[in-house]
Amino acid sequence: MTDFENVTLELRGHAAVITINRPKALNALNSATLDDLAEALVEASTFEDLRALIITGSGDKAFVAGADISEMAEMSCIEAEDFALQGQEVLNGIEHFPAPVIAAVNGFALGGGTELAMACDLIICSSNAVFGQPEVKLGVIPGFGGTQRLARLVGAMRAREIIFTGRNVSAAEAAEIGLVIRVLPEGESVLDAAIAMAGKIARVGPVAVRLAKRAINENVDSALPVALAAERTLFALCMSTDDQTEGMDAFLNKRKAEFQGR
Ligand code: DAK
Repeated sequence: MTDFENVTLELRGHAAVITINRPKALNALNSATLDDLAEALVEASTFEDLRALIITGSGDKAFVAGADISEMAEMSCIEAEDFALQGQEVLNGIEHFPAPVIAAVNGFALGGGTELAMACDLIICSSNAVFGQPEVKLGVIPGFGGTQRLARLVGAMRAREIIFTGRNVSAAEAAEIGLVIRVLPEGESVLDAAIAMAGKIARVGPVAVRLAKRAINENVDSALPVALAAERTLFALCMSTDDQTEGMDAFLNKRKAEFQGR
C-alpha cells in the first residue's frame, strides 16, 4: 500500500485500487489531490501483470463531491485554466491507462466526481450513488471534460438537460440512460463488486484486453473507416502474441487457457 496525502494505492490480486481519501471535504478534488492521483496512476502503471485498475472514494457517503469549491472560489482566470488543464490531463491519463479502469462509485459523484467516473472504462455504483453536473449552480460550466464525455455517453440532448439544470441523477436513472453499467443492491459493497469484475477481466487474454481498450478509446471519435483500419492493425498485432497462440490452442484442445500476458 502506498499512502499519498489524499490518495491511497494498493494491490488486490491482479487489480490496483486507488482510493480518493479526503473525507473532510467528501473527497473533493483540489490540486493536491489531482497531483496525488497523477502520481498514483504512474505508480500503478508500473505494477507487474496488472489486469485492471479500480478507482473509488473513501467512506460510503461520497465517491468525489466535485472539484474543490473553496479552492476554485479563490482562483483567477489563468489559475482556473491551469486547474482545468491539470484535471483534464489526469482524466486523460485514466482514459488512456494501459489496463481497463473501473470506477466503483460509492455515494455522491457530483461535478468533477461524475467527470472522474466518466473517464474510466466502466462505472458501477452503489444504490445511494448520485451523479450530476451542478456547476451551473455555481456560475461555471464543467471543466474536467463533463460537457464532452457526458454528451458522448448519454447523447447530446440528455447531456444538455442534465448540465443546463444542474440536477441530480440517481443511480437508477444513471443505469437507465447508460451512464453506469450496474447498480449494486443496497448493502452490497461496490468495491467488492469492482474487484469481482476485475477478476473476470483477469481470466481472459491480458494483451487482448489492453489492445481492445486502445481500439475503443483511441478511435471512438475517429471517422469509421479510420477507426476500422486501427482495429485491423491492433487485431493483427494480437496475432503476434503468445496469448493468441495459447488461447486458440487451448480452445482447439478443449483445455483452459493459461495466459502469460505477452
Ligand atoms: N468542494 C469543497 N468542499 C466540499 C465539496 C466540494 N465540492 N463538497 C462537499 N464539501 C465539504 C462541505 O463544505 C463540508 O465541509 P465542512 O462544512 O464540514 O467543513 C463537507 O464537505 C461535508 O459536506 P456537507 O456538509 O455539504 O454534506 P451534506 O451531506 O449536507 O451534502 C453534498 C452533501 C454532496 C450534497 C454537498 O456537500 C454538496 O452539494 N457539495 C457540492 C457538490 C457540488 O456542487 N459539486 C460540484 C463542484 S463544481 C473548472 C474546473 C473544474 C470544474 C469546473 C470548472 N475550470 C477550472 C474551468 C468542476 C467543478 C465542480 O466539480
